[in-house]
Amino acid sequence: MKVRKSLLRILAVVIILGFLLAFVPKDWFGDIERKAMQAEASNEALNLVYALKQFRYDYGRFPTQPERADKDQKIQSAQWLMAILLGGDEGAKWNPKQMRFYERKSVKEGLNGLDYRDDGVVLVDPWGNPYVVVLDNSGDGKVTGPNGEVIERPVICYSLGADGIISEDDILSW
Ligand SMILES: [Ca+2]
Repeated sequence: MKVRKSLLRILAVVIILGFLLAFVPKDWFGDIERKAMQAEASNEALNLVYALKQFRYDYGRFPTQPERADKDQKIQSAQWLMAILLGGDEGAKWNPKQMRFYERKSVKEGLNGLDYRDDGVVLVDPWGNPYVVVLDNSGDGKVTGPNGEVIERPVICYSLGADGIISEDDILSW
């Protein structure tokens, strides 16, 4: 008798849970996942900005190709930039002390981390695209944002979000 009662109770709970789940909006779980990915991208954009500021602190300038030395530069978190920040041989020309300014796990299925490709290392966001970095090489403390706006920061970084293009869903470091 007691066993049957508790079974009935469990059954009731299961039925109630079933009802409740039916009322959960269809994209609720998708929403949670999307928010988690956005949070990861936001963290990474900030980490990259921090690494670049640290580099400038140590070397007195941003890691920049000589021809861009006095002009602001918009670059991707790819090849030469990551090579320099990771302190390996490939970046030794700009980072002669070969200091490691950046740590990150490797990509998982091509997403969200350092992707070691044949032509160099690329840091990709949770959607598999490189981050965009803008460096103030002109020294006025300002850079141009994704929509042409002036941003009073020496360095910014952003992820293009799920759609991979400049749009509302971009994740910004500032
Ligand atoms: Ca976007």
